[in-house]
Parts: sequence; C-alpha cells; structure tokens
Amino acid sequence: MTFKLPDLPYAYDALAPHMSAETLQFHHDKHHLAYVDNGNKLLAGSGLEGKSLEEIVKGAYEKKNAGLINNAGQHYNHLHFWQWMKKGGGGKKLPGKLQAMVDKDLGGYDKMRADFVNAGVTQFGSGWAWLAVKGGKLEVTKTPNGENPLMYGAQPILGCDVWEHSYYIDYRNARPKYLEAWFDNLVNWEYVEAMLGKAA
Ligand code: MN3
Repeated sequence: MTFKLPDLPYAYDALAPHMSAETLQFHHDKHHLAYVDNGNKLLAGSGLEGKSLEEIVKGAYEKKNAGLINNAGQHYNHLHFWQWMKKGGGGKKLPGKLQAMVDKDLGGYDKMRADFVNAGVTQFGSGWAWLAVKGGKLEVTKTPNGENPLMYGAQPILGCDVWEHSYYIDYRNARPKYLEAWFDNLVNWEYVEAMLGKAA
C-alpha cells in the first residue's frame, strides 16, 4: 500500500478551545504529512510493500526497521488520532460494551481516566497513552515515539498523542492539563467502541 494523508474529519477550528486550529494545522498538515512522505520512502525496498498498514506496522517492529517503525507507526497512530476526537466529545457516558469492559477490567471510569492520564504524564519524552485490548481484556498502556500496541500483540482502541507538537501551542509545557482537557472534552467514544467491536 501507499500511505496517504487523510483529510481531517472536521474543520480546523472545530476542537477549540481544547485544541486550536493552529495546533491542528501544524500537527495534521506538517507533522502527519512528514510521516506519510517519509513512510513511503522507507516502505520502498522494505519487503512489506504489499501489506496492509497494520501488517506493515507489526512487520517493521519484527524486522527492527527503526525508521519504518516510527513513520508507519505514526501514520497509523495519527489516522486514528483524528478520529478519536470530535467536537463536544468526552464525558463519562460510554457506549454499553465499552462501559462493561471498563468496569470489569479497569475498575470503572474514574480509575481508567486517572490511569490513562497518568500513563501519558509518565511517558518520558515523546510517545502515546493507550487503551488497548490484549487477550480479550482492556488495558491502559504507554509507548515511546511512534510505537503502538499492535507491536506488542495488542489492539489499540484509544490513543492520545503526548508529543509536544500535540499540545505545546495550546498548553505550553503543561502535559497533564492537556491530557485532562483532551480526555474530558474531545474523546469520540463512539469511535472507540467501533474499534473495540473490531478488536474483541
Ligand atoms: Mn503527533
């Protein structure tokens, strides 16, 4: 496959004030585009050209292809990151199947939120905080740089980008404030539930 930059599923200013148009313009138009362009260059000759994006991400990790791990990984992560947010998102009311798994595996909404925010806050340097399904159970994890749970035998269903480019314009160095605002105001729980449906 060839990587392609998707359009944002909303206007640049749709997520303000929690994520500004300026942040989305840089993050989507510059950062994501760079992962797409570099990923396509690194995919050529990697032996993974004919594969799906998920297979490329996992294959790059198995082959220890550092450039492709980060660029294909970041393409996958950002494709979903735009969908994991929506105007008027967040809130404690989760779709039914997701709510049941959060209660059973993660000790309920409040603990899941606290653990997710903590994962993002404690990811040293760049990376991501995740909700993922592994062995039929929900877990909260974090990964460095462009990695994601696919590389660790799990299926991501929600991820928050904690690279500085995701929050520095709007929150400066206040990563905890960004994570809390993101979780409480932007998460598209219907998209999370849809990914859970494919995973479990
Ligand atoms: Mn990013």
